[in-house]
Amino acid sequence: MSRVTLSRYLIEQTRSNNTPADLRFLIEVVARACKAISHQVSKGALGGVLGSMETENVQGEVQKKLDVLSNEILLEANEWGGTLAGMASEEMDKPYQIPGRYPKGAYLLLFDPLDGSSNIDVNVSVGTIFSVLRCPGNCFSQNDSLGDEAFLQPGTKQVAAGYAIYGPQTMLMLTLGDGVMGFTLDRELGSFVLTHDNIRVPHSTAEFAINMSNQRHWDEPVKRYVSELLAGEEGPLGKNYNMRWIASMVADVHRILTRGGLFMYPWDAREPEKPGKLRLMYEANPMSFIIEQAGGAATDGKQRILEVEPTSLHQRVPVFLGSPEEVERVTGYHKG
Ligand code: AHM
Ligand code: MG
Repeated sequence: MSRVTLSRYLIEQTRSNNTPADLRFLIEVVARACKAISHQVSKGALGGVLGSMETENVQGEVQKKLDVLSNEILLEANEWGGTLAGMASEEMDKPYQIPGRYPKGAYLLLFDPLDGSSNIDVNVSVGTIFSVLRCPGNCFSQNDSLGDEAFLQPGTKQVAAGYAIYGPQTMLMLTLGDGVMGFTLDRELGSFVLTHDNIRVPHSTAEFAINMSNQRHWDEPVKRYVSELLAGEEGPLGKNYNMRWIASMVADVHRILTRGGLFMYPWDAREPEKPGKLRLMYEANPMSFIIEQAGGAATDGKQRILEVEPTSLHQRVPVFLGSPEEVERVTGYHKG
């Protein structure tokens, strides 16, 4: 039986449901960059790529060498192809401008080049998360530099989103707004091969993911909900729940896509002016698009994450996503 590679899947999408050729090319290039990042990540100590830089990113976080390298790989791979009007990244304060020597295109690419990077040095799964938006109006034909505003679109406007997970296997999970497909990297062929067709998140679950060490800082609805989960069969929910926390959103979301579950990174009182830890534009939005496309749900505790109107490029948002029954329950507790 012939195997369906990512390239073939994308070509079939172009034929059958009008995925534009430039979007197809853009996804191919992102996938190629993810292969290069996977290669670097897998070298570990042998590649001299572990450890930290002496710099901080815009969020005041210490950058790992692989954060910086992954960012450069994505920028270099995507700047020349003529599909993009600009890029934005967790690692850069301002949008990346397409150099004048290259053509511009109709799309905007946003990414977290290496999510969960605190896990790199301990050899635990990390990943790349990406989101694709259209550049509004004809902004790509202007000569002025591209400002933050072009990117500030709600997640419902995404035309594609995905993540690559660098774990025991390297996989690419992709949505073009018509379900979620999973591709596994065949290292001998050098191709992503379709291995998980039309992934569905189970409606109910008995597994949750949250960093329990922050419990004392949560607000009341989250404290109540998690205490009910912990109460198990004897508590109001009447069933026992299991807990997992990898501290790598790609790995936690990947488990939820595979066997269901609930992922939570709520607001907490450690930095009360910041609404949570995760970033809306290149973490929460693409992951919410993928989860919804797989039949799951994603809210900030009050509303669909995909409907949050962004106000800044690096804004943060509380995240509750996964199996709809539990997302709805915890969202209901926020409504009182
Ligand atoms: P990063 O983008 O700086 O790697 O941070 C995001 C990561 C997520 O992958 C993960 O869910 C979360 O941070 C873990 O946070 P914590 O260390 O507070 O548990
Ligand atoms: Mg991240």
